[in-house]
Amino acid sequence: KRAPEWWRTAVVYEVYPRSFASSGDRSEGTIDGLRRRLRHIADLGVDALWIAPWYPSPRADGGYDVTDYCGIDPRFGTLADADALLTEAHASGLRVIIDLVANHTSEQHPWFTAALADPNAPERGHYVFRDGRGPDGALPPNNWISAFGGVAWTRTTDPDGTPGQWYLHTFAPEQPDVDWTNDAVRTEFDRILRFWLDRGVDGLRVDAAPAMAKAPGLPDADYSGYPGFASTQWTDNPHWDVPAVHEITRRWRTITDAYPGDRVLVGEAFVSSPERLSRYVAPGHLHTTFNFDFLRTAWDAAALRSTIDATLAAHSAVGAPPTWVLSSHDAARHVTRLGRQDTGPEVPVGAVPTDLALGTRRARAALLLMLALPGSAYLYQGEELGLPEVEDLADADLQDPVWTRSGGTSRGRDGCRVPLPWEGDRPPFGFSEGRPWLPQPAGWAALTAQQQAADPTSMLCLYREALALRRRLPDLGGTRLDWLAAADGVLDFVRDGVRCIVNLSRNPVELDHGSRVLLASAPLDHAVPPDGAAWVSAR
Ligand code: TEU
Repeated sequence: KRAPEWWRTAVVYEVYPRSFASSGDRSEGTIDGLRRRLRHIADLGVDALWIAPWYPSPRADGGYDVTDYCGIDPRFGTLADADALLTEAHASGLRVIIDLVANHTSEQHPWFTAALADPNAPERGHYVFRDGRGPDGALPPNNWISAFGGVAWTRTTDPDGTPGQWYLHTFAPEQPDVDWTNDAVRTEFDRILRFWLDRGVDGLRVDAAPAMAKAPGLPDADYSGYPGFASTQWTDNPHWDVPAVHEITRRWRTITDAYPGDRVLVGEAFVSSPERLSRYVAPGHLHTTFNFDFLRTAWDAAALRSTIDATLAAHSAVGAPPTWVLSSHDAARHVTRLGRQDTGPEVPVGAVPTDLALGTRRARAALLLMLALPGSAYLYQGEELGLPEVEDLADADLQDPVWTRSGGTSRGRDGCRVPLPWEGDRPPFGFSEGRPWLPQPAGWAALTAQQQAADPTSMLCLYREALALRRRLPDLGGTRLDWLAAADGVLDFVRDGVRCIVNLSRNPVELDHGSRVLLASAPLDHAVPPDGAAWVSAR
C-alpha cells in the first residue's frame, strides 16, 4: 500500500530489538533475528514498524544512550544487516521508522569524552555545562530534577583532579543533554537525519521531543503541584515543552520534506494537554505524535470518551491525524494494567492483585476501540500475543535505570521488555538458543506465537482479523466519528459504514435484531457482554 500520506491512518508496530528475536546462543535480540521473524509482522497486517534504538550504546538506558548515531551496535549486527532489513521490509510492504535520540548522547559519545578531557574543548559547548552554586560550586546550578528521579545535574572532575563544572541530564547521568542552541549540534543532527533518510528509512521517531529545548538562563523550576518525583509529571517547566523546541522540529521537517516518498517524523511528546500536543504537529512541524493521554486513561467510558473527544478536537484544529497507543516499552503492559483496579501505566511497588483473565478480555475490547478510531495506531511487540507485564523479575535481573534511580520506589520498565515467546513449550521459546537477557515466565508456553496461530480464539488471531478488516473497510481509516446515544458505561459510535460498541458497564448491551456483526472481541449472544466490544455493519 503506497497511498499518499500513508501515515495518517497507519498502524505501526514497535520493535524493541533487544527483545524481539535472536539467533544462536545469544541472550539479546539481533537484526538477523528480526529479519527471520519479519513475516510475523507482515502477516499481522500492519503498515510499518518502528525500531527502538539500534545504535552502538553502553545501554545505560537500553540503547537510548547513543555513542554513534550512524552505526549499528555490533550486538545487533551491522549496517549491512540494517540495509538488508530495510530492503526486505519494503519488499513485504512494510515501512520502517527508526528512533532519533537527540536530547542527549551517551556519556561515552566522543563529544562528551572530549568535553570531559578538557574544560576548554569546543565540545563543552555541545552540552549544558555550568558552574555550581554555593561555596566552591558544590551545589547544582539549579533545582531541576531528572525524569528518572534525583538531581538532573552531575558534577565533573577536571583533568587535574579538582571538582569541576556540572552537566545537565534530563534522564540518567549516563545521558548528558546536548545544547540545542549550539550550531555544531544542529548541523551534526542534520547530517544524521540525512544519513538515514539516504539509506531509505521511511521516518524517524523523535525521542523525548519536549526535552530538547530549555528556557534561556535555565531558571529554577516550580514543582509545587507535582506529586513527588513521579518522573514525567513535570510537563510545564523551564526544562520541558519550552517553545524553542518547535524550531528544531521545523528544521527537521524541511530536511525530511526534501526527500521523495512521504517520509515521516513522529514525535514522542509527553505534554500536559492535547492542545500542547497539537503544537508539535502544527503545519510545518512533525507529522504525528504519540498520544500518551489515551495510554494513561483508565478503563472508564466517560474518561475514554473525553480523552477521545479532546484529542480529536486538538488534532483537527491543526489538520494532523491523532494517534492511539495502548502499550510501549516504557509502560506496564496493558493486559496487566486493565486487569487491575488501578489502571495507571506506572508499575506500582509490590504485588497489586491483577486479574489477567479480566485484563485480557478488556485488552481485546480495547483493540477494537483503538482500531476503530480515526487516525494512526501504535502497537508494541508482544501485545498481539496478549503478554502480561512480568512483575516478578528478581532484583538482580532488573536493568532499567528507573529502578535504581527511583531508589526502588518503581520496579522500572523491564517487565514489559521480556524477550518474546515464539514457539516450543519452555524458555527460551525460540527467541534464541541461549538464555534470554531477562527470564521468560514458564507460563508463556500457552502464549507463543506458534500456539496462538493455531487457535482462532487467540489474541493473535483477533489482531490479524481486526487489522485485515481495517484494511478492507476504508471507513475505519476515515476521519469522521459520530457518537450514538448509549447507556452509562458504554461507548457507541459510527465511522460511516462501521459501528463500534465497547461495553465498559456491568450489563450486556443488546444488539438490534438483524445486526451484521463484522468482528467481536468475545462470543456474542445477541448482546455485547461486559468488557467486550464489537464492530457492526452500519450500512
Ligand atoms: O522516553 C521519554 C519520556 O518522556 C519518558 O520519561 C517516559 O515518559 C517515561 O519512561 C515513562 O515512564 C524516551 C524513551 O521512550 C525512553 O525509553 C527513554 O528512557 C527516554 O526517552 C530517554 O531517552
